[in-house]
Amino acid sequence: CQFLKCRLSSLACVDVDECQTGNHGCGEGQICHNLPGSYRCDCQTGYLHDSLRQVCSDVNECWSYPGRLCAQTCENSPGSYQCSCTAGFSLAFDGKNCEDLNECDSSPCGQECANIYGSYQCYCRQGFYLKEDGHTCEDIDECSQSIGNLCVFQCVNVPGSYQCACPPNGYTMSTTGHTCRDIDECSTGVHNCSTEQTCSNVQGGYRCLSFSCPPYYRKVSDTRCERSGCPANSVDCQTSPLRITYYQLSFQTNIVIPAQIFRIGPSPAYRGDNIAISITHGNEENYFSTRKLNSFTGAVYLQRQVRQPRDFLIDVEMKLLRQGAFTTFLARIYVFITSNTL
Ligand SMILES: [Ca+2]
Ligand SMILES: [Ca+2]
Ligand SMILES: [Ca+2]
Repeated sequence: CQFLKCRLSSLACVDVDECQTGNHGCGEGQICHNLPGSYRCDCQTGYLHDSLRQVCSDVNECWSYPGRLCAQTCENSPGSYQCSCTAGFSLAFDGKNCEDLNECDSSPCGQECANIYGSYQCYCRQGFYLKEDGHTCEDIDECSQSIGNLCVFQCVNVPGSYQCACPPNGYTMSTTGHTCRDIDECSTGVHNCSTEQTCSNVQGGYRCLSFSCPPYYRKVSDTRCERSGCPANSVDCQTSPLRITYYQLSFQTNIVIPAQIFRIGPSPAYRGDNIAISITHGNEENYFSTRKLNSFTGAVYLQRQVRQPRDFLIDVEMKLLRQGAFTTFLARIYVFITSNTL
């Protein structure tokens, strides 16, 4: 028998399977192949036989076939290699190609997400802005960004938007949503004036006014009283105003001072008429003054700034000298100073 590998007990030469009996010289990781009368040591897939060192050494496929095995990144491994993809891509089913990852599927954005090739972009709905982290959306505070421009009275920031507000009472929001309109409580009927009173609308509220006539006067119109029937011996009554007329004026606190707010004079006026006017009541704090413009016209001025909303009732007396006789007229003027914040 050749190579001394035949069994002597047999007449024929029988091959010994060295791979089975373990009587072979293949190294670890090598594959033993039995041959008639011999055997062969093969390397496993991914390894090549290094004839110099008599070992199987790993094949670096990434170097051997650059750019052909993997679409993006090739990583050698013992006996094999793996493809991998850069951030924003995922390895395709074929293990070679890279596909865009739809990052939006995992909801990485605070609000809206747009998938793009190799990446994604977060964006925010109207009224929000994207923070520096690129993901979170923060409400825009419109009120602080444009101070005083958006709303006439008050700006209220809300998530994604803003709203204007009006004072809780006396005003209603205009249809534009930015300005406040005075409610006319007198015409809408939401006032509590009695039937004897006259409702007077003012900015932000209303007043219940009494245009009553004192004794010995009779009411000749809604706002006018005329003296009638003084007792025979009452000088006081006979020198009291012939006529009392009520007026109502409304101004805002930011009215430019001095302001002529009222004129008074005989109607009709005659040549030779001469008047004197004075405020007989309601001007204790000197907010008002009078001036004679000519012999038959007097004017009332607001001469001091009224800083807070306030109501006044001033009595303006006009003495008319006509044909040698004095006659007195009284104008009772309600002056409403209302807020200028609207
Ligand atoms: Ca993507
Ligand atoms: Ca907002
Ligand atoms: Ca009102």
